[in-house]
Amino acid sequence: MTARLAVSLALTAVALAAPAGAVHPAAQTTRREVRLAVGEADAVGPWSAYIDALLRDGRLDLGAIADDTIVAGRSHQRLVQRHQGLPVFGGELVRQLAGEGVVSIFGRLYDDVVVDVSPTIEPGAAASRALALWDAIGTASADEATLGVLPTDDGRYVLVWRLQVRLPRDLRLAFVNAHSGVVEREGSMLRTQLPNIGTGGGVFGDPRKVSAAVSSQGFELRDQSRPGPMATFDFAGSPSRLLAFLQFGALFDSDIAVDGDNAWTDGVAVDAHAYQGWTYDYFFARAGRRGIDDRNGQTSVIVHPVARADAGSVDEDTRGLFVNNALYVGNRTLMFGDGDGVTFDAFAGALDVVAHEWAHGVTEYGADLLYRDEPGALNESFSDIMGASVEFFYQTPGSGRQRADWLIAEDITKTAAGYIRSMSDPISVGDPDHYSLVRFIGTSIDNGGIHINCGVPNQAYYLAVAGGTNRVSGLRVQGIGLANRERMERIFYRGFVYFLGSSSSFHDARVATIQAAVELYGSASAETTAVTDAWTAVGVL
Ligand SMILES: [Ca+2]
Ligand SMILES: [Ca+2]
Ligand SMILES: [Zn+2]
Repeated sequence: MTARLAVSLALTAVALAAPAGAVHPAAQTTRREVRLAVGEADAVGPWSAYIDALLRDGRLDLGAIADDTIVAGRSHQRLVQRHQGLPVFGGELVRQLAGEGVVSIFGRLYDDVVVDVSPTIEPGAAASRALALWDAIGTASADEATLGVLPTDDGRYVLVWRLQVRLPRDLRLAFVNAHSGVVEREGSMLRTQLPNIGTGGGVFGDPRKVSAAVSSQGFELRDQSRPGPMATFDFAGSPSRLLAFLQFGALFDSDIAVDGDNAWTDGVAVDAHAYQGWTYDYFFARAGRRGIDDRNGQTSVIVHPVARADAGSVDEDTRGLFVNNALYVGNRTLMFGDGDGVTFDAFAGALDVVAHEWAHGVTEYGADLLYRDEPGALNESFSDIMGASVEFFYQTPGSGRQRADWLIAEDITKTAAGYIRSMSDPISVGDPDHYSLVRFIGTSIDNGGIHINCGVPNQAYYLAVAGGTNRVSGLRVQGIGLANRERMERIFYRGFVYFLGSSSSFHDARVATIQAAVELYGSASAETTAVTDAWTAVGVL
């Protein structure tokens, strides 16, 4: 066990159920959530014993274990909550270990689950109920349905079938009540650069070094120069290829981008391919991470899902998702729209955009932050933070194309603002720069404002690095300075990748990043002060 950590910090257990010997009444009218964010040595001990007891009696199950690639000798266990053997969706803890000792515990448990675990609706019927939401235009496989317990937004526990619905232009995740057939929750599995609002050389002809492989057709965009293989697939705007991919997850070697003489003329494919390699290298250099999954699994990038020439004739949803957008579609697969040429250029032409989508993959293999409300805004913010960080890693700070900055997607945005989000000044495009201004939480608008409310953690990150005064609170933050940004990148990476869980809140992100700062640089460090003051300045306490 290492030295005491973070004694003076606000590392507290929320909803303080007594950890030792906690026995709860069989039924309660209000759900009890135990939210844990403990990094202080005194608090860890009793909670750790409690968690060990839950592991022994099967209420917690050992999930993924990640070896720490930043601090030697540490590991991070994800513990999944179970109720009578079934997963409790959203119930999970992350326990940081130093050898045998527990350093920190983050996450959420549901303490009073009461639910009848015998389904009265079969998975096939559940799939039909989910498909009915979309007039049965998609497919849903009953074989892939998982039975589990869903804590609902209105405080109930319900037995649900969790299943994927494949639509012609989307992938949805649905939770169908296994007793009533009601769809209790559903949402898109696609992670995007922008909300899908239906509007809207390399790409700019600059030289790029391309890692290609020899193929029967000449050369193909298959990168074999890094430990983690990467390939770039060209759908050439073919609706049938996009449909086959969305309906069946099919990617064929015959779709890998090819060029007869290795003098590549498709700037979109070239940028997508080059920038994913740069992003791989960034994450390895900064955090020792080996690819999106940290196991060097193959990354696949898809370009030209819809041809720009078709931007005017496809329906609004298709244009908003597959032309004027960039996506992370799961399974280490990224997709970049061509842009309609009017509101956006090709999305693969912006390094921060490519890194943003890549970082959604990093999140999927770690915290897997729910893509709605506060966890969704954190998911978006982590991608923006990493997108900006990759720019600063490779480019000279400044304004204009291929310069590092605090804007998002500025190299390919052709609308008035010239960027889609700003970390230094979120309100300049209408995004909140203070917690008091978050909006659309709990609504269907942009999944609860995820591409909007990310302005708050984005501003916190910016203040922690660059320093400055928050517009709303008037609080000044002494940033650590751009020259030291590597330290804040590692703090946010550590906090978001290792400590957060699927339902983490802004408050949890504050505690997690402070914990990371203390571990890496000490409780009295300028970094810990900066990250603490930055969250306070944006109103996240
Ligand atoms: Ca830039
Ligand atoms: Ca940028
Ligand atoms: Zn995104």
